[in-house]
Amino acid sequence: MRNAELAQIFREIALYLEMKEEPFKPRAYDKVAYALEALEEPVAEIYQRGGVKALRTIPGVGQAIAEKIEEMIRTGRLRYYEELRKEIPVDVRGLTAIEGVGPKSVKLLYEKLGIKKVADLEQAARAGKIRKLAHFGEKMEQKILKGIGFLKQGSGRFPLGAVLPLIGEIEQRLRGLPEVEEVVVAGSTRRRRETIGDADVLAISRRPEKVMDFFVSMAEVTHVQGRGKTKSTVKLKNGMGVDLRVVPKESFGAALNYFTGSKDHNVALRRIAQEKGLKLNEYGLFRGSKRIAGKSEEEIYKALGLCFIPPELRENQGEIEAAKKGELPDLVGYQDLRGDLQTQTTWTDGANSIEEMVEEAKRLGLEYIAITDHTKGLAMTGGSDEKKLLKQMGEIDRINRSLKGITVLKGAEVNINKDGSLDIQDEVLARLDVVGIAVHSHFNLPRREMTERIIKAMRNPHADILFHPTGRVIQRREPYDVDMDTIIRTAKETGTVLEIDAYPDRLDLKDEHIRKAIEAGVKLVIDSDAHSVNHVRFLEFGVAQARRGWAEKKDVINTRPLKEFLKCLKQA
Ligand code: DGT
Ligand code: CA
Ligand code: CA
Ligand code: ZN
Repeated sequence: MRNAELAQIFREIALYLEMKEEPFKPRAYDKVAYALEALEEPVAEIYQRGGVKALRTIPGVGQAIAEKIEEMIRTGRLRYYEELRKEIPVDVRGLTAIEGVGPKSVKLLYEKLGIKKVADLEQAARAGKIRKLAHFGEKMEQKILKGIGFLKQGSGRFPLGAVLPLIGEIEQRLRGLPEVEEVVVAGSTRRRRETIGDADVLAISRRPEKVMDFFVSMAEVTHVQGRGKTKSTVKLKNGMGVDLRVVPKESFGAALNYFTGSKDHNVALRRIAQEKGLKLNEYGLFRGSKRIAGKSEEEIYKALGLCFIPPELRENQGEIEAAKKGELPDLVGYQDLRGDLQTQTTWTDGANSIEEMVEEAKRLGLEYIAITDHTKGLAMTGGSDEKKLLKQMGEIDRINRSLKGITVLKGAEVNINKDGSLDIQDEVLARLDVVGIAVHSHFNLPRREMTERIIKAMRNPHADILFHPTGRVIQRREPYDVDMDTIIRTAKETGTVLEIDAYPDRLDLKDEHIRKAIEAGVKLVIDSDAHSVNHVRFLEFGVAQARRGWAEKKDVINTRPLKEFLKCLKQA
């Protein structure tokens, strides 16, 4: 059983326990799910190495949960989970994926209307049955239908962060075959789009049949949709499709360029080739029947009179014109970050202690990390009030005294109240190194009210960074209705930094807003929004997003050494 599958089951258990209104336990299971999900080593290997005892070294895993993991690894099932499902036999994961539908609603909907799955709920909502239920009403019924529609739109695509580990594993396996000379994952994966439709793998090999044999018989494959001599298409257990193409060495660059896309970028490149009397396709760049380039992408771009265009920019959004003039941005690099400004710990809803988070940040080469636990307005996370924050500051002072090579900054993820005020007093905010502000409630305010609310918060002289500025959750919650042009203008005017939240299902700001912010001269940070040590490495997805938004190193202030970074914040 893969880590992600185990995590799913624990997450589902948490939902069931929430339905049953059990205190504390749901959070415990949720935290374990978080921890398992991003663990690099397969849990089964940890277990093989050291049994239940080794499992207990995973953050949040105690004896009872370790034994459950053991049962799943050994038998492939979990009785406790099966009993919960028998009691309330509903698709809790599918139903709670709909915005506005929580576990308690699921229970009510099951008890009152026998709703077991999303299709049942859609039918009931269309028939006007939901509005008649106590606590629901017509507005809720509309919201549910809207939420279902939103989910349907997104279905079939996969958040990059959720599938990249698996794609990377497949890539590694193929690379390990003696018949394979080279492997690259192309398509939207290489362009680091926030979600991907399918994965497109290219390989060089003299014995393509062997490579195909291996590929179609991988353990994750549930269905072989096509198998040819040099191309195969499979579906994996998680529903994602993977294409594998074996291509000749002499045209590898041309194939890589073609299958990296985007389609619009390809079309524009082909037009440039035509203007020069050349022909570009996945086999190469040709003058008549003579191939003049194709072994590498670099030589193709060069022959077309362009600078090399990084894959993240290949969306036909002006990159070709910029490459022609030699004016491509010098993109922020994957190794450029020195700090992380949004992390949560066991002080609120994180799975790890401050020390553990700091250790992981240091392991990843960071020089500073801000601890930004939630504040009191977010009661369900045990958010800090002023007193708790002051206590945490003392703790951070203590930790800093014994640390070398990394500095812990005192921070908070402060709630923006409905009226734009903050839920922590200014005197206390003044004592923090980094104040993040964020919307976590009243998501449905009208556009003007929402925009004014956020602007007011940004005008607070202590508010350094606006966290996850649009509040979207990919495939789950649409951004709140807010005028981003006004937010960007206010950021410039007030010196408030905008965050690129790297958490894979947030990626908030998105690329087009990043680009606008940069054009307006707004400063950016890239944060992991880590809720466990395993999330700190999500920073990579934030860098990818920044690159897609044409960000240079100078635009991202946490590429700077600590002192310089702090100078970029408000000096109140
Ligand atoms: P996805 O899978 O929806 O996330 O997006 P992509 O970009 O990976 O698209 P996919 O898998 O359909 O095709 C991979 C690449 O192959 C695509 O980025 C560009 C190239 N390609 C596919 N179909 C066409 C086409 O009809 N014309 C051109 N010029 N290129 C194509
Ligand atoms: Ca694709
Ligand atoms: Ca494809
Ligand atoms: Zn937040």
